[in-house]
Amino acid sequence: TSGKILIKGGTVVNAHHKEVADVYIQDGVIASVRPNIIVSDDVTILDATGKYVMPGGIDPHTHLAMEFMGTETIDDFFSGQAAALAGGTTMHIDFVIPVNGNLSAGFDLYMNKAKNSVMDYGFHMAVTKWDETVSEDMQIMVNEKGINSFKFFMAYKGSFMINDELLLQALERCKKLGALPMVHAENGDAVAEGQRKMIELGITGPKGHPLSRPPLLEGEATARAIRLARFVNTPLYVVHVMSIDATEEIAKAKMSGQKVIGEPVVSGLVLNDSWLWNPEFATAAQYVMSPPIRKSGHDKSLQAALSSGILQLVGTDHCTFTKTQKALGIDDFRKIPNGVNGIEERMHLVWDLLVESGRISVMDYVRITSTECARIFNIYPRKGAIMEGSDADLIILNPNASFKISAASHHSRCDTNVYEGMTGMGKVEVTISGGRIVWDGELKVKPGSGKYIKMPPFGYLFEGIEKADLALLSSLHSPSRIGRSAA
Ligand code: DUC
Ligand code: ZN
Ligand code: ZN
Ligand code: ZN
Repeated sequence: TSGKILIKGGTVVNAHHKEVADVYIQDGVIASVRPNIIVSDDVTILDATGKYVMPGGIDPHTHLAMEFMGTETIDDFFSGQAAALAGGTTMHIDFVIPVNGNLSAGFDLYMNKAKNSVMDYGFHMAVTKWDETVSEDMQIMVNEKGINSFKFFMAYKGSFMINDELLLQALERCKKLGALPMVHAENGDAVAEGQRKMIELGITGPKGHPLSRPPLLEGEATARAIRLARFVNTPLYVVHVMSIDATEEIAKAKMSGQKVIGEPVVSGLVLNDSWLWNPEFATAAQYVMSPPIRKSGHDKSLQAALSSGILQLVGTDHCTFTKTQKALGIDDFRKIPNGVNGIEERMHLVWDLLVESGRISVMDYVRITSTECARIFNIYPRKGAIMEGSDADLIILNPNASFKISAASHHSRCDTNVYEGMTGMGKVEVTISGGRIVWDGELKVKPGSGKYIKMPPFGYLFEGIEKADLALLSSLHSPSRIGRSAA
């Protein structure tokens, strides 16, 4: 084929607008969006009548080829990205894990892991220990390597966790560099104590996992991170928001004018913890992730918060381990590798849950699955939009076709799927990545076709922030919850 594609007659959806139009793609970018485009006969034509043409999904939170808890995720960049494309996601942002705390070595390692990518990708940098070298390396990451976000762990005591003193320094450093700090918000000291209690009580199976780290520990850490970010006067991104407790803290912060971004993940939106009580180890262990999947009720609140804008984009924390790998924790839930599926299922499950049910518009769907992520990480409108000049990463979704999820048919290498048997309406029939049809019911991926997307440091979040600091600090004396604006 010529590499030129015309998508005819679909409803083209952006976060701000939708209209029936044709989309013409050439040389990997969107060349034109308007009704009745006439083309020559070397152009591949796709009929999208009655269907939605939308920006490909961007998953802000994945772990591919990650060494973790004594093993490595079964999905690497090839299988994870193939799964993503089959599910309508055309870009993901993965977390670089430093090598012995070294950021540059971690970056090089992950660039190598990703070198045969079949779709575009970017990186956040996890910071797994904190010292002067790390602080200096952060500048290289931001100025030279295309990383504009750093993740800090308030949990995983004894390995990744950093205390408040170090977290404060890290927040200051991010602010100075124009980078966005992200937190895994659970109180790691209390989690360690909760785990000790479970083992002491003889609870060594998977149910010990949620019992040892209840929602209030997530709420506490979320509140603490938000207040420290307020004190430093920097924006904050809270990854994998799993509970009402954490969501309430984010809502409160937003009401006082603070820039806090909350990211729920698909597992938290659609699952509850009942599986973790299953007496069969292999069944329950599949559902072990951190923070844990919560009791029924938290899922509904997270859905409501996402629908109403309190939480503003959706990720997966895709981090898959096989039954055999999960069995590393057969005698001790603390050793079950943490993580669940999601990269392939996110677009379908969110569509069925929120759009098919009539709770959000198709434009809001595009916003929470794609555009918002592109904006937050400063790559909009190259990504997250169907506009002239944007990358040709898009999907055709048929609202009248159904999907069904099963480990027997998914494209991940994992031998289980936490969404096993789930069905719904809305099917991604075509995925286009970099101007190529990569999914039309069959995968047509090309190793090496995926590009590393550099994410530039922020301007808009940080403009005028120096001047604002003094005003903010004096306003923090105010007894009033309202009117804390730093302006
Ligand atoms: N939680 C998980 O479940 N997996 C990867 C890391 C994390 O924080
Ligand atoms: Zn428009
Ligand atoms: Zn995490
Ligand atoms: Zn994660």
